[in-house]
Amino acid sequence: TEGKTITCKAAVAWEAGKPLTLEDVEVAPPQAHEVRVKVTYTGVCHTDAYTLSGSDPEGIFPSVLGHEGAGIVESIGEGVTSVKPGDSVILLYTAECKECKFCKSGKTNLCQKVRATQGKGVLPDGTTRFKCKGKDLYSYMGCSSFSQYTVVADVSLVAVDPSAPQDRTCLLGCGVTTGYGAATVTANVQKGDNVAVFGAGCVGLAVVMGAKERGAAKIIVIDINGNKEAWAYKFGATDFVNPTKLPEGTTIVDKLVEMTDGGCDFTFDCTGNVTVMRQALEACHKGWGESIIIGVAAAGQEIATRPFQLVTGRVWKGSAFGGVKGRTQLPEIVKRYKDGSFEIDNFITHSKPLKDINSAFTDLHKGDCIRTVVDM
Ligand code: NAD
Ligand code: AHE
Ligand code: ZN
Ligand code: ZN
Repeated sequence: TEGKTITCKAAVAWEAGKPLTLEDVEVAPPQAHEVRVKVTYTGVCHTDAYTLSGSDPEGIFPSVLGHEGAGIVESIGEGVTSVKPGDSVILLYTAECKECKFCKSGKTNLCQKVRATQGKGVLPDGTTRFKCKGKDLYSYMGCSSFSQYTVVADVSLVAVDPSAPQDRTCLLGCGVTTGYGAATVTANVQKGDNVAVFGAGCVGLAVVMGAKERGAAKIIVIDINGNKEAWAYKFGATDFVNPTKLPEGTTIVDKLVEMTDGGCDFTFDCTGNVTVMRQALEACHKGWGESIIIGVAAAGQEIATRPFQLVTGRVWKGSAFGGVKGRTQLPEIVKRYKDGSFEIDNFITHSKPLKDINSAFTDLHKGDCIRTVVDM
């Protein structure tokens, strides 16, 4: 197959708000500094649903969505030295080139090498490798994992231990790493800290896992879906609050401030709801509490609070991919998964074949689903 166009199945997003359709797509060979990957498994993240819904200002159609993928390198383009055919890889929507100002700063994981073209749905040379019915399909978040084969920039993937199962490692491409990193890297939660996590999806539960590992005192999970309570405890929450069940006149902020003797050391938004983001900030302890925004809000949405909240020491922060540098740090996390000191399995509640991928989007809204893994 090397050097030739591959025809394979992909779930194509033709337009916003419509279900994906299974199509035969043509995937061109990788050009210089590109890698063609046989995608074996992909998770379905809330962000895929957000982009498909039409709420993403960077959403562009027709495209191949998916950004939580694992697979095997099929072939490499000229100049690729970091991976070789046969390598087991995880796709990275947060690239890591190790050379740009951002990568070298030591202050952020937000590599900018391919970010501008990635946001426009193309590879760094400005073109796409996908074609279907004579039309070009845009790529998504530099990954496009909802295709049996995909082409990505060589800075947008990492080779990991080939003995680690790809139906598990795919979740390190987004949800699990994002939440775990937000707690352990971005917030850097310490022993004894009180933590509140809004939204008990894959991301929120991975925050809980990170906070537990650090020895947090209280880990309070807040979700409007009561079915998430059992999940929260399973991952290490000490308390669960359903804000729709609070007594008349008690706000979620009042409740959290009361439970933590003045407010939380760290709070996390894992919902993407801007009202929740405000509550998360205001539930922080005066003088030092930090609130980390992870959730992605729809186009046009903005956050608000009284500046006095910040004047009095609360800090508003954000986190992308948990502050984790994919190429540098994921191999170690995969090792920890292998030796049993890092959880992934419990996040996977549903598995299905590619032809059933649309049902993964409806499952996302149910209380019994944390992550669906699609077998490509
Ligand atoms: P998910 O849909 O699996 O989970 C979201 C949870 O939030 C659900 O349990 C839902 O019941 C709960 N929720 C919704 N509204 C709520 C409210 N008003 N109050 C309390 N709980 C509420 O989603 P996910 O895949 O875990 O992703 C979570 C968010 O993080 C999404 O916005 C997603 O786009 C974003 N995300 C961001 C990054 C990043 O790097 N910053 C990475 C992955 C996902
Ligand atoms: N395209 C959106 C923003 C989407 C967004 O915030 N994406 C997160 C990752 S979500 C993964 O599930 C992120 O990492 N952002 C940093 C970046 O560089 O994209 C918009 O509003 O335009
Ligand atoms: Zn994601
Ligand atoms: Zn870089």
